[in-house]
Amino acid sequence: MCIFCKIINREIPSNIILENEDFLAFHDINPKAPVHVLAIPKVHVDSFNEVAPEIMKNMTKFIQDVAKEMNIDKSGYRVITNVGENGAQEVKHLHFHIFGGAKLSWSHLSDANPKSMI
Ligand code: DGP
Repeated sequence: MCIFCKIINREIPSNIILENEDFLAFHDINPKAPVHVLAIPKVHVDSFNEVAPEIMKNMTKFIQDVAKEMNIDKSGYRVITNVGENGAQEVKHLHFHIFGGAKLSWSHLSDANPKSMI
């Protein structure tokens, strides 16, 4: 069982923000911004590559609700999902990082030439 499925099953503790029948949101263990929450579906899906559009429909609303719950919906925030090796995905259970609580930077993402594919 993956680590996020264990969090869903309460086999591993987490700091939960919001939960409903289908989704769970909790604080990231290694925060990279004052607000850094992970939102996940309770059904195991490896990554964004495999997720069904029907799940994303309600996932979108859930992420919006997390932003409201954390009081960052008006000030602004960033949503990121890492996919696969080049996406630097460590945990193979679909999750959306929700960052906020401060002005976020938008600096370099890799050491490769960003114009090499243009
Ligand atoms: P990613 O690289 O996108 O797969 O990010 C995985 C994130 O999951 C990373 O920011 C750290 C977080 N994380 C990993 N294990 C745990 C855990 O046991 N508890 C919590 N709360 N977060 C975790």
